[in-house]
Amino acid sequence: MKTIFSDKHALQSVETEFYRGKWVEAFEIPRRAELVLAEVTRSRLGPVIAPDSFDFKPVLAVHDETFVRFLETVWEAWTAEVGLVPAYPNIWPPRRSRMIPTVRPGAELGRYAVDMSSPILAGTWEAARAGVDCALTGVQLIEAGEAAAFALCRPPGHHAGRDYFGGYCFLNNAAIAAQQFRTRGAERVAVLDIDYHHGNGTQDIFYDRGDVLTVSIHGDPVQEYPYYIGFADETGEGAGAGANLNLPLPWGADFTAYSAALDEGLQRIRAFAPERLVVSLGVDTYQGDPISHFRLQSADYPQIGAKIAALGIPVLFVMEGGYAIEAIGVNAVNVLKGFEAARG
Ligand code: Q9C
Ligand code: ZN
Repeated sequence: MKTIFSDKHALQSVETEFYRGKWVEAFEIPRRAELVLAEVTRSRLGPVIAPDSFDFKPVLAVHDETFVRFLETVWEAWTAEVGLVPAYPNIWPPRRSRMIPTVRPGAELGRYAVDMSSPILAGTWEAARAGVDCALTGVQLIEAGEAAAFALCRPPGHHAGRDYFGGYCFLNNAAIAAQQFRTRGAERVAVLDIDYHHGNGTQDIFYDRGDVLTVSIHGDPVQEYPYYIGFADETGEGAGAGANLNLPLPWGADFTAYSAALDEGLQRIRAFAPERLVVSLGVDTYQGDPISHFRLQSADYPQIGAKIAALGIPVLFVMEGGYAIEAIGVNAVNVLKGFEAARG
């Protein structure tokens, strides 16, 4: 399968992040994407191509326009007021606040950010847009007849909602791709999120829609980021009632538990009979992940790919998390190789 990759991902780069009360070496770093790319090449997965450029329309089909304009412009406003330092929020609106626009970039950061993990830098907008272009190029390849494609997106996207960013995510690459499949004519689309963290942004974006099924397997939010969403009783609302499935697993879950959840998720996807599938491909489920608590081994990942392949529908894989630098390439490519081996 083809991999879509843009060098511009490296424009989102920080040395440190605030974690457990300290500034520590950042987990979400450019090297992650470079190592996945190196393994794609080493393992001869297939050609690596640069993305095409797309206009704002597919982004605005998923995200609020005011939020998108904020992402595009806040760096300039922030540096004009504060100087050339990363833009971090240090205030958040309390419940029942007045959501009135302000003239201060710091206040706008707090309005749209859900945590401190995703600073806005000079190149954040360009990096995030390039990630979206990778995902949309993947959609285009599949609409041109490819059975599968790998959008090697960075920064990741699944924690970004209609009008918020966080969890290292700015624009929701997977949700934008899923919506683009709808725009291009698919009647039903499914998103399967296998990142360790709940795909809260994706769930939220499609929560009241019956045309996009969202399924996420993740660390139980009682224990794990994003904490306040991702529980099993969130099943969708309105037209989307029954079109969201959360499969939370406790810390320590191994492949036996994981694969049972995956089978259940895939069964639901089969019953929904989508024409296209987007996989939010995080490999922070790995036993050696520094911020996560599942116990998958590198040898488990091909089986995930094989199970997804058995659906027999076109699949766009979109890179999300995975922070065990020594294994991220092998683990991500193992899913894709397992998929290809099973598809034949
Ligand atoms: N207790 C993705 O994998 N902070 N995002 C974690 C852990 C943010 C992860 C703190 C984690 C976001 C795409
Ligand atoms: Zn994750």
